[in-house]
Amino acid sequence: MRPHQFPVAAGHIPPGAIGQNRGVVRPNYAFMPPEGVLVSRLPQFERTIGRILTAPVMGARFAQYVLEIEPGGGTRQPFREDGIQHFYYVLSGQARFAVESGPAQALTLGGFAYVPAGTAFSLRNEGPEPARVLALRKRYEAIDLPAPEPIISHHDAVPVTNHTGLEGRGFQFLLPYGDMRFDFEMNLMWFKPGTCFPDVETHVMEHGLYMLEGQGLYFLGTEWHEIWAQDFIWMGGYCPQQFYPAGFGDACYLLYKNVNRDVA
Ligand code: UGY
Ligand code: MN
Repeated sequence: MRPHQFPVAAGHIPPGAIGQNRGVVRPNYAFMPPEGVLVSRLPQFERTIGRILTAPVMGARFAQYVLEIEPGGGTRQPFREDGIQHFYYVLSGQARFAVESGPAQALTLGGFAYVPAGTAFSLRNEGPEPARVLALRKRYEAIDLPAPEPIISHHDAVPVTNHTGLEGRGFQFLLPYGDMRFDFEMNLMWFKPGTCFPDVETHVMEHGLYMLEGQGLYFLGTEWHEIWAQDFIWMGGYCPQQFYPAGFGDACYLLYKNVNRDVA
């Protein structure tokens, strides 16, 4: 049993637990613990469950999912979408990823792939265990530069940097930082115990945040939320936000952020 799941046998439900979980959906943010996010089937995948964490119906201008892919499951056939970029990050198990007619590459925990708009790809689980893969889809905002190329890599290949001058912070920019062809970032944000944001941030960019490791308190709007691994947050533009790690070990989350484009 995961630590955040209440026992459900009769007589074991803690007071106040009925009719509540830690989830909150507000006009400008949503805090989504994994319990209560029901399963969806997606037409492009077989033997795969999608847990849709955020989508335009919530207010987000992108969509994010956890895919649970059975052995032998994945994309039915190479899949492409006009105008839509994809990003995948392996949370557990292994997946084979191929773009256009290129060779399939094995992705394990921390492996990731970026697929430009209109590009065919396949994602298959050919291992013996189920695979869990975080997925993101976003409409590409083209500018007067060529579109980016596909990327298949692993977070171990990405340097950990720290531009803040604050001890205990670490950043891994999984997509090329400052490359204006990209209209979003996917960043691993590392925090040592005792390190926190210097300020409450309030900015135009949106976020999709998936908690990978550790725990802490997340400030959203006007409230603090306890956050654990596997929790997800959607933050709309100008949602006040701050993180305060509260565990004994490092905390890390994977953060989507739309960048490099003007607003109108
Ligand atoms: O870069 C960011 O916007 C980041 N500091 N925000 C966040 O972690 N909520
Ligand atoms: Mn932010």
